[in-house]
Order: sequence, then C-alpha cells, then structure tokens
Amino acid sequence: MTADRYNARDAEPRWQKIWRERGIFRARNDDPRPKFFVMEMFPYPSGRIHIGHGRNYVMGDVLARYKRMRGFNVLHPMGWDAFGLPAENAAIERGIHPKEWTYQNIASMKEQLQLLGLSLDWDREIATCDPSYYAEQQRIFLDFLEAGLAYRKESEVNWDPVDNTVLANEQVIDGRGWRSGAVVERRKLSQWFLRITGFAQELLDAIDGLERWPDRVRLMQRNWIGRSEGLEVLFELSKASAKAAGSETLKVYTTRPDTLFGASFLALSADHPLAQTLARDNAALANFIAECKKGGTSAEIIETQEKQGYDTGLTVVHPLDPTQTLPVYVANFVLMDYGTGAIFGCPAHDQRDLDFARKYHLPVVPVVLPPDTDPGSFAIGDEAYDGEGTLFNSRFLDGMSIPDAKEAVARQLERFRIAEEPQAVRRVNFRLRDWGISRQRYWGCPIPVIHCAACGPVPVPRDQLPVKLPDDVTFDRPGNPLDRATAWRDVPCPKCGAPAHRETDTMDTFVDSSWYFLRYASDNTERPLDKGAVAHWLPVDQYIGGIEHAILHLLYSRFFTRALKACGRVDVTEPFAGLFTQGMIVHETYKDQAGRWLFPEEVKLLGNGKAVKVDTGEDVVVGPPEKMSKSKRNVVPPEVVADTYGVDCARWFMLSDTPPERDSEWTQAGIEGAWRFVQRVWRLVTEAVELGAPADAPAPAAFGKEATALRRASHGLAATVADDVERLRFNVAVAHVHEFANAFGQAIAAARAGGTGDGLDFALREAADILARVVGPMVPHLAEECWGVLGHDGLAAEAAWPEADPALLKRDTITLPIQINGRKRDDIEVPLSATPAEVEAAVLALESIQRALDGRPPKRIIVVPQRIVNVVA
Ligand code: ANZ
Ligand code: ZN
Repeated sequence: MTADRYNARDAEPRWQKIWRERGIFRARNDDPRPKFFVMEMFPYPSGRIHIGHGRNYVMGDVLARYKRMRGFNVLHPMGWDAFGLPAENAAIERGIHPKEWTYQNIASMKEQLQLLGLSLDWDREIATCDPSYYAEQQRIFLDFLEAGLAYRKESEVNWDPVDNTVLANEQVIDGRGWRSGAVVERRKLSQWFLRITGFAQELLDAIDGLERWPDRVRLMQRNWIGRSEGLEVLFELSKASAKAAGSETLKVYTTRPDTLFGASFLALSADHPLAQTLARDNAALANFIAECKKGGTSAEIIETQEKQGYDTGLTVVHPLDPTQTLPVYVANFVLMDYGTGAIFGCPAHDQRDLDFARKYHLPVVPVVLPPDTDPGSFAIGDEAYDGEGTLFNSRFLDGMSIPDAKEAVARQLERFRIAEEPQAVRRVNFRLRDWGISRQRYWGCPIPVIHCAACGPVPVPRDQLPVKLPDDVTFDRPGNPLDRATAWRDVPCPKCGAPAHRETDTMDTFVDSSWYFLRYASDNTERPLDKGAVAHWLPVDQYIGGIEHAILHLLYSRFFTRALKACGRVDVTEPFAGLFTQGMIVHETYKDQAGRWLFPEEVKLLGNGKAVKVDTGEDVVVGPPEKMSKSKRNVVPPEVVADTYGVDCARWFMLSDTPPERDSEWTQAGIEGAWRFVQRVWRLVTEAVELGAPADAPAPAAFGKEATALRRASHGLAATVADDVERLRFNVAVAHVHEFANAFGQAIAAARAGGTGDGLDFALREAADILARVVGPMVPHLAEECWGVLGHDGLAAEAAWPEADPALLKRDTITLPIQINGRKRDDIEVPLSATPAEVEAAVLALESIQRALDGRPPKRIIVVPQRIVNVVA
C-alpha cells in the first residue's frame, strides 16, 4: 500500500501561518533558559532575492531550529542593510525616491524570505534607514566624538571635475567618472574619521582567540591590520642639497634594513612636505605632483598604475658608506599616510623599486643570495627576489641571514647620531588606517554636526536627535542633494545662535552594519542599544555570511564593539564567537542565438549539454555553472521552487551533497532528487504509523533482532545528526538521514513480510518519531505534517530533540571492509571482542570471499584490528 503523496503546496503556507500566529520564534530577553544567538549577514534590499541568496539563511535556520529543540532560548533575527548607493542610482535613473525604492524592495524581499519558512523573530526586524535605527547611531557618533574616537581631518576623495562631485570608489571605472567619463582627480576634503588604529594591536592580538572562525578569514584580518616591524632611518642630505631643501635630513621607513647596501635611490610621496616645498619654485615638479593626483584614490588604482618618478636633483649620503650618494625622487607609488611617506628603493629585492629602476636606469645591485645559488652568476632580470637567502655585496653583513642582517644594521645605525638624533629608531607600523566615514551622498545616516563659522563643528544637542534626512530632495543634478536642501541644511548654531549649516555628508554604510547585531539584542525600541540585553545575548554564537565580508565588515564590527565598550555603552569585546562563510550557489547560464541571456525557466534541457528555448524551439547555448546573478539571468526565484516542489525541497537540496563552505550547483536533477526524498520520508512515516504501535504504547521489556537493529539505527541517527549540525556539516547530516531511510525502509519491508512482533511495532513507531524530529530543522514543513500524522498535539518545531539511549549507541560489533589483493570485495560484521584468528575464520567462511578465491587458499590474511582485513591471494 502506498500512502498519499505529501502535498507541499498545501502544507507549507498552512504551517507558516500557524508558526506566525503562535509566535513561536519570538525570542524573549527574560527567558531563563541558556541563550543561543545565531544570525546571518543581513541583506541589502536590492530588489528580489533568488535561491542563491537563500543558502546562508537556510543554514542559519537549521541551526536555530536545532538549538531550539535542544532547549535553548534562540535569537534568530533579520534586518535590512538599507542605506546605500543603488537606491540613489534608482532615483537618478528612474525618478523614484530612494526611500520608496528601498521600502518597496524590503516588502517584496521579506515576503520571499518568509516563503523559505525561516524561523525568524520578525518582531526584531530592523532597517538601517529607519530614523529609529539611525537615531541611536547618531548618539553613538556623539559618544565617539566625546571620547576622541571620532575626529575630523583632511583626506583625499575621488573628484569628478566635470560633474563637480565626489565619487565613491565603485563609481570610478578605469580611472574615470561613471557618468561623465572624465578622468577622476584626487582632492582634499575635510572628513570624519573613526580611530580604529587606536585598537590595531588589540584587534590583531584577539584574532588568536577567535577559534571558531575560519583560518582564512583570520589570516585576511591579520594581513589587513598589517603589523610590521621596521626601522626609521635618517638619511643626511648632501651639502648642496640640504641648502636647496632647507633641511638636513630625510627620514624613511623600511622593513628591510638588511638590503641597505642594495639601495639605489630615495623616493618621496607627492604629498611629502619636502616635495611640496620644492614644487613651490619648480613648475615641472608641481606638474608632476598634479599628475600623480589623477586617477582616483582606491588602493587598486594606486597599486596597478605605472610607476612614475621625478628626479628632484637632490642627493643623500648612504648611511653606511659616506662615499656613496643616492638620488632623491618624488614617486607616485609612495603613500604619504604610511611610514614616513619616504622610502629607500632597493630594486633587486622589491618589485616596485625594480620597475622604477628599470624605467629610470638606476643601478640594480642584488644583496641577498638565494640558497644554493652561485654569487658569480646570480642576476636580477624582470623579477625582484624577495625570498630567503644570505647577504652578499654587503660588506660587514656578508654571509649573514636576513634576520641577522636586519639586527646588525639596526644596532649599527642606532649608535650613529645626526645632531642629537639616533640615525635609526625601531618602529612598529600598521597598514590599518583610520576609518574615513564621510560620504558625500544623500541616502545614508546624517552626521549629527552643525558647522558654525565662529564655533567650528558643533555636535547637534542630544535632545534634537535624530537629525532626520529630509524627504524633499531632488536628484536631477550631480552632487549631493543635501548640499542643495537649504531648508534642511541652514540652521542656527546650537552654541552661539549665528547662522550655520548642517554637515551634509552622511555616514559610510559600513557604520550601519557595525552594530546591528547589538541592536537585535534589545526588544525595546525605546532603548535600541541596551547594555543589559547586549550582555545577555552577545557574543553572537554563530554568524554566517559571505567571504566577501571577511575583512571590512567584520573588522569594523570588532572595532565598533570595542569602541562602544570604551565609551561604557556595552560590556562585550568580541562580537562574533563563531563565524562561518558559506559557499555560493552556482547555475548554468543560457543564451539564445542572438546572445541574449535566458532565464532557466525559458529553457528546456535535452540532456548531454543540449537545450532549446521553450517557446521557439531554437537551440540554446549552455554555459558553465556560474554564481547566480541577475545580470546573467541564471537565477531561480524561490516562488518558482515553492510552487513546483515546495521550499522544503529547496532547503534539502541546498544542504545536500556539497560541504557548506563550498560552492554548490543548482540543477533540475538535484531538486527532483530532493523532491523524491521528501516524498520518501513522508511514505516511511505514514507506513510506520500504519504498521507501528500506537502513540502511547509502552516500550516492551525485550526487543528482537530486527527491532533492535532499527532502534540502533534511529537512536544513532539522533546522535550523529546532532553532532553534524553542531559542526555545521549539513551535507553529512543529509547523508546520514539517507542512510537511515534505507534501514528504515528495510525494517518496514521486514515487518510487512514477517509481522511486527518482538517489539518491531514499537521500534517502527519510535523510528518515525525520531525521523520526523531529526529532519525538522532541515525540512520543517514536512516535519510538522509528519508530527501531525504521528498523533502529536504540539508542533514539531517546539518538540525536544530526540534523546539517544546510550545503551543503543554502544556498539558490540564492528563492520570491517575486506580487501583481496588491494580491492575491496565485501564487508563483515564481527563482535568487537573477536580475536584476529576468529575474524580470519569468519572471513574465510564468507561465500563471497570463497567465490573470489576460486577455491584456492589465500597466501596470507592480515587482520588490522578494528580497521580492515587484507587477503593476499
Ligand atoms: C626598503 C626595502 C627593500 C623595502 C626591499 C622592501 C623591500 P610593509 O611590510 O607593508 O610595512 N614603504 C615604506 N613606506 C612606504 C610608503 N609610504 N609608501 C609605499 N611604500 C612604502 O612595507 C614596508 C616596505 O614598504 C618598506 O620597506 C618600504 O620599502 C615600503 F627589498 O624599504 B622597504
Ligand atoms: Zn557658533
């Protein structure tokens, strides 16, 4: 007999409604049970979601549901990273107000997320563009300002000289403005900064304690902070040069003092005070400096641009060889805000220096000899050598290792003095810069400051917060609409009452996402950042998101939490105890004959890589799987899956097959496989209901062989899937459920053939009860439906995780693989206590082995206890 099919389209909305009505995913701050805080990185409301966006939410949801079943008070919230440039672009391109665009997107994306059956506490939903959210952010900004953690300084921005506007890095394309096409320049502007560098060492040190973070992310954070130990070295200007420069010395920062005998030039940043001084009466240099400012401020641009320099004509004396002088250049690859803004170049051992030296015909003298290399023949070609080696061409350093030579140079120069100063000082530097948060944009959190000609920047009084964004703005001209919103902008100075104007820059949207996890802790909109609530919920036990946020978002959040602690606002230091970065969902791409991208639903697959267009029958070009993206149309909307297979299938498929940290390919065959599995679980459970004992039947005193085997399997399932989920090994959990389904199916077949005596009826019923709960976190709607037919009143989502009986987990037999001449032939189950001789006898008694040996006795049998049996024939 086959039970009716499971009808996901009917069941899924029904259960979602019940969950919602009963509010079972609402987290309470006064709940005495142990807490568990799981969250996924909140989405940017860009429009509609596709199934590729769903994977991390589903993973977080499995964990949230599992932990609830384990008796935890679970917080699983959701929100919207709602400020940002795309909303403004929509306003420019389509005339829709950013606010309207954003809230429309939030509404439709929320509906889509709800479709996935996620166990979210929607009562704590936040949108960062909501004044109730950013009001607190403005208070935080003022706290930072008072604590000296926020400050103002001049800094460079990308300036579009045609549109007369500041551009974000992503608006600079190949060095040109995205709209005007004009070559972008760097301009100085007074901007707000957050003092993240004050925490550089602490942020670095604490990485060691982030044990539940991926190593790769920890490494990326370390590199980003970029601590380096080096030396500041004073170079003395030659006599004539000193006169021309009006100073005696130049200070450079180096991490490779060992290479000093390979130095062939000095280079200054275009912003170096000496370069600026010289440019005053040197038009060619002034020109060169202006040229250096073209091309935008992004690190990528600065790093990849062609190395260029200007020979100032000045020379310095080599610190370790007074007979040698080096030319001083101004160069476009030296940054003013790192080290001292000046370097010595050693072309043989630094690629940038080498490119530069080749261009300006400067000497290239190798001073580090790679291991096992002949000093006579070693030469530098197009590639600098930055590896290990032994010093040579370096006088008193010859023969030393790099670390020894570094130390020797440091010691030597520390002893030398120029005027009163030692010629070298050891210095620790960080690559990490203070965080510039000013953005010349409308759709962001207003910076709560008023500029007064007499008083300077004055904080907006706290009782006047929030500074709300004005709605009445226009996007018809380039530039920041807030600059033109005079009714909003022009206000009296809070201090002296004179006419003043509001800060029109808004905050970087990374500020919004640097504390939203703290906001979630509060269930009280009056107190959005609640110390007690934060102490209760934080740290986040499991954070899940994309690797693209491995650096900035996580580092800023770690900084913010510390800065808030320094201001006395929270008591927590490290926000995310566990971090998981999920892989992406990829999908084949399809193009018609005209080269237009097609949606998967427009395509009919014919197998063996061929496909046609559904409506016209024309051939379709099938491309390899790529990250799902709107632009290539290789996306699957959740609605389509929900309508055809049900979202449980989508959830099951997303968790199957591929380890969660790896990319996973969405295929028709895969989703159909998930559908068959969902039906199978349903059949197993309904058949077990039919054959098994009633819900309230007591356990019999003894169980037969079949019943015991099934009970071992079902209790084993509860234990192993628990372990898999705790470790986020969802694909392994899925595999274990599949394995169990086979055992369960066999037991049902046995019951049909031989009856349900010896406790098999009880075991069947128990197995179904366990299965329904174990799959619950993964396919929650199906689980509810199963739980219902099993006769339970409550919800599967609220049921306790099945407690495995330890006696049933203890194994007294073990299964060993048997190999003949290295090839696996069979398995054998033997008592754990069996001696090698007993195992050997049992193996030889197997029919399959006798057949394989063809009647000949084996040469040798090697029993590796508890592992394997090797037969040498
Ligand atoms: C000489 C040298 C020889 C260097 C060599 C490297 C290799 P990290 O490790 O990131 O701290 N440098 C110093 N200040 C700079 C600036 N403002 N702009 C651009 N480059 C700068 O990098 C330190 C190295 O980067 C320093 O060591 C310096 O070049 C360069 F074979 O000094 B080195
Ligand atoms: Zn004033």
